[in-house]
Amino acid sequence: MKVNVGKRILSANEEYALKNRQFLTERKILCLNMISSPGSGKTTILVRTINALKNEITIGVIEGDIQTDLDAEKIRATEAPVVQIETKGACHLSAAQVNTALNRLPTDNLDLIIIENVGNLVCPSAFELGETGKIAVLSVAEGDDKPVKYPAIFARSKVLLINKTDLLKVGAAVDFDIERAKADARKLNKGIEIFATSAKTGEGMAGWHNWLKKQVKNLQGA
Ligand SMILES: Nc1nc2c(ncn2[C@@H]2O[C@H](COP(=O)(O)OP(=O)(O)O)[C@@H](O)[C@H]2O)c(=O)[nH]1
Ligand SMILES: [Mg+2]
Repeated sequence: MKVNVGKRILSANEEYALKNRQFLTERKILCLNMISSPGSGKTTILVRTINALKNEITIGVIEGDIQTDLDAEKIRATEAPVVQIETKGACHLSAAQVNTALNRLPTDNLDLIIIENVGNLVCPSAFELGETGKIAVLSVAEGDDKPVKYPAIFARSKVLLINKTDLLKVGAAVDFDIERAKADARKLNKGIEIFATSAKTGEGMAGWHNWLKKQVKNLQGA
């Protein structure tokens, strides 16, 4: 016989996610979980964003990779604090790993923490880390059908960055219908904010930066 005690038992990941959320809320730190396929431009976007906003908001980074600290090296060059997590084979970051990383960041001085999750569009979207919101990145080289093929991440994200738009200008190098991708993402998620960017040239990045500044301001009540 099943007895319903009206209480759901949290998974270990959910427990850590809850702890992380409390930790971040107490300190009024905005925390974004960036998810995409490998190579869509997450690290490049981060480097450009940190450099552009250096004098306005303090940003810390948690880097998740299966192996190496190559991305952390690139972030370190901006002088932003960064912690690298190597998942040693796991296809996503866990909330426990993020908990450890949070304790290693100088959180007293941060307005924003961006987590670069392990590159793939599937597993990371299923694991809450305690973040304020998810950011999906889709580069135009991956095809405009990805929102319909991998709906979970697009349905759960606050923002979609359509990156590498500079490639659309190189003759007919890539076919990608930006309007189709936007419409499909909005069908899954009415409120999603979408910015078309090139982290290489900087085109379109200002809209994303302004969105970030506004979120930090709202959270800190300034
Ligand atoms: N053309 C172009 N290349 C880009 C852009 N953003 C990133 N890249 C390149 O794409 C490759 C993968 O970028 P990276 O930031 O490492 O992607 P990640 O794996 O998502 O972190 C690198 O060679 C970048 O220089 C962009 O907007 N346009
Ligand atoms: Mg990267």
